[in-house]
Amino acid sequence: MLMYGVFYWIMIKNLEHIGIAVKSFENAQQVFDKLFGKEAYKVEKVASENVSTLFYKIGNVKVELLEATSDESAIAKFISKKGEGIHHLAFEVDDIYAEMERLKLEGFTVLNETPKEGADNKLIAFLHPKSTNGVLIELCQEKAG
Ligand code: CMX
Repeated sequence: MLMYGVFYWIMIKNLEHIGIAVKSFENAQQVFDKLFGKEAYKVEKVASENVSTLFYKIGNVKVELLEATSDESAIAKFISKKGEGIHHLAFEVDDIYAEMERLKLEGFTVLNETPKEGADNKLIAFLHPKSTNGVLIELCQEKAG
């Protein structure tokens, strides 16, 4: 029990951001600007993922709005099936390679062979929601340099 506690404390550090799928920034940005009483600090396209992202910082956690940039985007697919809403939770890790290995050994479905480039200067990897009680989990680690 103690060993497990120590491992989890080292590996999963904190909730880094909450991803919210929206149909378009045009409308959602107004809503979230009003809700948070401030503007997003960053907008960034992630071409490899067919998404555009818009970030707010609320205390120690970020909120990432996700807009599809193509019909092939996972965000477009998600919205057509489930509608707008919470898309994923992203947890920051110290060593994404080690964490992917650990979680594979624990029986989770890790969707990437190696980490890929995410938004906001991060390396990212996803766990399939079928292996995490229906919640899409992203692991992320700040890129060095
Ligand atoms: N949350 C919960 N369930 C989800 C889901 C989500 N976000 N997305 C899909 N699902 C469910 C589907 O409803 C489907 O369920 P059923 O089989 O019961 O119908 C199942 O998972 C499979 O869905 P799929 O659309 O066929 O998806 P794939 O297996 O091809 O891929 C997924 C799944 C979730 C990894 C992919 O759709 C996805 O969202 N990838 C992440 C993309 C992303 O967010 N990129 C931006 C990163 C930006 C950043 O943060 O840096």
